[in-house]
Amino acid sequence: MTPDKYIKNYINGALIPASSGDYIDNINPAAGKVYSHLPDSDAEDVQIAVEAAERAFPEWSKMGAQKRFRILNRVADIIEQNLESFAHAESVDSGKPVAMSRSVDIPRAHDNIQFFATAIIHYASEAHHMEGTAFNFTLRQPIGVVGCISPWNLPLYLFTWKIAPALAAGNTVVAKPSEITPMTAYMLSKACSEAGMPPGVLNVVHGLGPKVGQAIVEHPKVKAISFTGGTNTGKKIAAIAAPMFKKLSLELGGKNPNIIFEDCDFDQMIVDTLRSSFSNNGQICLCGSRIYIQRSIYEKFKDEFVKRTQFLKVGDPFSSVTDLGSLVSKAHKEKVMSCLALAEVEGGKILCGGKSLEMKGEIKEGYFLSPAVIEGLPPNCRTNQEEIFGPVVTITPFDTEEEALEMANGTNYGLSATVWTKDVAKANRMAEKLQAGIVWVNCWLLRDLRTPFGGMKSSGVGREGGLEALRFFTEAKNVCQKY
Ligand code: TXE
Repeated sequence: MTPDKYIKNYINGALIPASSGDYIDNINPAAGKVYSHLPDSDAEDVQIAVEAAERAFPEWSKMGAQKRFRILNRVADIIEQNLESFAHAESVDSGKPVAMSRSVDIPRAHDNIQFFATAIIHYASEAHHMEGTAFNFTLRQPIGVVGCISPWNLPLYLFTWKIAPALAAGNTVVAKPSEITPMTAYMLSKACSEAGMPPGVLNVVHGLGPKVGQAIVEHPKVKAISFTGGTNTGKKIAAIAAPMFKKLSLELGGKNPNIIFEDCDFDQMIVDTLRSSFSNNGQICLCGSRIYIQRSIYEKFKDEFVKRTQFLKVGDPFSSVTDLGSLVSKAHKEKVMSCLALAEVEGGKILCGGKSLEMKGEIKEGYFLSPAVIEGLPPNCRTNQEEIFGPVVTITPFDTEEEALEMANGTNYGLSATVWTKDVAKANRMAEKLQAGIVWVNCWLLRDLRTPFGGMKSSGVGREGGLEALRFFTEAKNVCQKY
């Protein structure tokens, strides 16, 4: 399975260009150069894709879970067999270290498809007996044509996280990957053809958000939208979809707190905090960007954390010694740098990093930045309130559990939170009160695909994961039958 120079849409089982015939440049961010092109699709392409999905729906939804399982499982197998080429393509497209694509992104894309393929053959609905009178049984039926829109930070990982449950549940899909990282979704299209997926079941339309994404959201025949991306985009999508009474699942931004108590396992905490701060250059919605440390260990933490941050190797995504690759785009690097400038204006002290890095050779023009640690900022400043989505964290001391909780909960976001302590009762008290959809205690990004995934407040609406996703992608219909 090889990436091509000209990416195509996947509509009605065929790989075709946009109806306009136009293309958008696709950039390798580590090289800072155009390396391929993606279709510049528009509402016309979305229309053709929706029509194909509508035609495919009756057969796909009625073929039975076993058959859908077999086809989806074959897609998962093809990803596994082509792990290296998918991982390579993901890293060229996004700038992330190939070691990460190989061990995280692509295996997880495989697992997403396998998980939901398997889940659907075990999925059962409820029955409620009214003794002596009637019984109720609840049908869980696929919705029809659904839309899946995904971002650039974990390209194939998040794309499959949406389309796998949608397809397993018997829906047909019109999907749009991010225009910044389209390559592995294109390769997935080929895998679907190879696996024998009937034409029109999955349609992948490439292009810009306001053109293609919006046309999917606006289309009256698309009954549900599953979206992951920025909070402002989520607002726009909700404004269009809500008056049309579409089902909506929105996974949006985060500003996740990482609360470190003095009684934690310091060695384990420091390793995982480095990971939760800078994995994928901080471009994961679950990264902990506000680190709160109990005052008695603040200086010890600061010294060790800054030392280890400075030790991280930023560079070529294809070098085995690289910890952090390039940021995903020039525009995103500029956004992160403007956040760093703002942090200084707000009185923050940059303890390390935050510098644009000059590389040599093939990656001379790439978008590299050294990871930054900032201290001295109040909890309510913009740096501590707004999502940066880059290799930037703030560190702040606290004295009491109550103070830590107040700062942790003091943003509009509520995606995830991490707590480090050996005191189980304290961990439970914190977990109960933290305003976040996901709380990790003494770990980070440990994921069980059966668990609910999503955020509170401005971090989103609805939950993905396990049965939550299958519920989202089905309509519940209760049938009440009298004796
Ligand atoms: O995301 P967008 P962007 C955050 C992060 C980042 C910011 C902006 O803070 O800096 O969002 O990133 C499609 N109708 N996250 O601008 O635009 C778009 O084409 C329909 C958090 O890259 O939200 C892409 O496929 N769709 C995050 C997808 O939406 C539209 C991951 C996401 O892009 C659209 C990424 C529209 N009007 C960024 N406009 C996370 N939570 O994981 C754009 N899109």
